[in-house]
Amino acid sequence: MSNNYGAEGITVLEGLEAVRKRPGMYIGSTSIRGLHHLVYEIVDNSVDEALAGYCNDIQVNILPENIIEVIDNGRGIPVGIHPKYGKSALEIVLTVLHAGGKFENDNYKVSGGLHGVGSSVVNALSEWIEVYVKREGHVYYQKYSRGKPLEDVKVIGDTDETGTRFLFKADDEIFETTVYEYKVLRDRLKEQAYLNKGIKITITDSRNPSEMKREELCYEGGIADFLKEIVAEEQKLFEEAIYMEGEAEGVSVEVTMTYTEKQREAEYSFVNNINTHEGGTHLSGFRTALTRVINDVSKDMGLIKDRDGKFQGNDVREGLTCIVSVKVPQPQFEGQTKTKLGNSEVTGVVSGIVGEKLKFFLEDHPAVLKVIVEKILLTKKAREAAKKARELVMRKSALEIGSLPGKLADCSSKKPEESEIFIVEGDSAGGSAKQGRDRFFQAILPLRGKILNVEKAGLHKALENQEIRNMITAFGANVGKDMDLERLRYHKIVIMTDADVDGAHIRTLMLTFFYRYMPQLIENGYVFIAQPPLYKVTQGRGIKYAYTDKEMKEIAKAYDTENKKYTLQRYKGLGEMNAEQLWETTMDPETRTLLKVTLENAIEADKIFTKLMGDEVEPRREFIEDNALFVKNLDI
Ligand code: 0RA
Repeated sequence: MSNNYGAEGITVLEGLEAVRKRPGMYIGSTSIRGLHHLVYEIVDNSVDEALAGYCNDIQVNILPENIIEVIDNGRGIPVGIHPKYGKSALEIVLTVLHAGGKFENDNYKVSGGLHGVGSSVVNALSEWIEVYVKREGHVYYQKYSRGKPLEDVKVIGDTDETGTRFLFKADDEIFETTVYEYKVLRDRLKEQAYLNKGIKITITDSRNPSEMKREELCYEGGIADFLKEIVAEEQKLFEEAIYMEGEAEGVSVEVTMTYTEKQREAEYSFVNNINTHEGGTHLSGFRTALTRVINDVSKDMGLIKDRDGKFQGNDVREGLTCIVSVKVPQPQFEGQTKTKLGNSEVTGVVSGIVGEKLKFFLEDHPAVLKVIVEKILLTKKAREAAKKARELVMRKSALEIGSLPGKLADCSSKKPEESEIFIVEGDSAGGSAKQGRDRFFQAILPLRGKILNVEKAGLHKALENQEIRNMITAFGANVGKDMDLERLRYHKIVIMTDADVDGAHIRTLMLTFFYRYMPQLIENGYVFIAQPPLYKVTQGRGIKYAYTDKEMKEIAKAYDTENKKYTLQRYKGLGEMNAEQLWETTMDPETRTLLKVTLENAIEADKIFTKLMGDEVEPRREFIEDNALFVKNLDI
């Protein structure tokens, strides 16, 4: 066929056009998250090259104008003419979807970001991209605009080095923002450096000359170093973390674990460097082995008697912090967000390796085993107590008419999607909110004073607290392991507290409670923070509200210029507003601003909560003064 090449060219273009038409399908979204994803796609390729053993140095530079540069010292992307396409392999890699390494040895690609589509997607979504390849004695170069090559691959110089360098500028026709956040990129690269021990990743940010940033990320201890960062020294039940590794059936396994005095378990799992938020077969394999080995070894060593019964998985995992990282040649990802490993053969591989190594370790370290077993026995007791308390709450609420707390002013709508509940600090503000609300879709639950600090108390204690029980019954979806989102009665849970330090404290206590025992609420984006105004400026009959000091100054300045007299009132609490004002400024969907609470990064949030709710006072005070740390702005 004479026009074979042309036809092929059209297919290729169609491929990248599809990416530009529906970017979300390839990088998740066109928000700042998707923007950062571009960088991950490119860096993942370099990390793969490092995993294959050909690269140990990766540099990621955020340049002025938000241009990204990624340099590695790997073999360089192949440049030879590809027999099937009649074009340079380099051009194919950059223009054909999924062209990753299909044409080379097929075990090349171990990882591949969440969407695993690589540099062609970045090319499609960049205003321009330049690629430099050093290989076979030469420097090769090609430039593209919005996915289309501007010219053929050409030689622009000689070199005796090898490697790949990308320079690209994200397309502002596609992305909501093209401004990168240093910390987000740094954290993700740090994770990659931890997961691939010995690889050096350097990140720099030279966008602002007065604030240049540079960090070298390299961890000889790999995930063991990662664990050290996650778990604070003083929380550990024993000194040395447990570390295990092994390989079978082409699957390599690395696990590290320790126990803390906490009640939660924190399990982090990765497959081919991808965070498997939803777990999967590797995590099941680990859990099975952990429960079995602890039961077996404790019994063999006489630490538990037959009459104690067997420890359950839940009991064994309380206080556990672990990282399970596996490398699987052909991973199958499942689940809602495609972050759950499905390969069934991995369960046996992981449980085999962990089973053997953990048994050896515990037999060699009887003192560690003893500490773990004591912890588990305590957990078991607490679990039994919590179960009783939970049953009591549920029985009680079943008895209460309609199961709803007396203080709740419910909305008339029964559709959770359109219903909102405001948790309001104090009975008097609660009263204004009840009068001011739109009763069709807005429910009000006043809370009296401070709720309990649950970080210190634990679930069964928390459930003795009336305010907490009111929240649980009002939400209708139960709590902890029994939580069922299907039964949630409101899809907006709005925390409304005073704009002062006490208010911030109450808000933090509430968020801690949600985070610990109803994390699904935050994960699903159901939790919000109301933004009441800080000032009222009255001029004649007119009233203006200011939500920040800056706004207040602007309003005041405008009146001063016009030589108008006005009075300024600083709101000390929600109670100072009448029902109408509260509606107008804080509750009316047409005019209000709500902040949505997100869990951007579970590790980060975990650290903040521990810091906040632990015994140290200073970090807590800092947080309260600057409590927007994990709260992302969202206008509704
Ligand atoms: C395909 C095959 C080979 C290397 C690469 C791709 C490669 C891709 C990227 C992307 C960023 N850095 C990279 N480094 C290498 C193997 C080529 C050979 O056998 O020499």
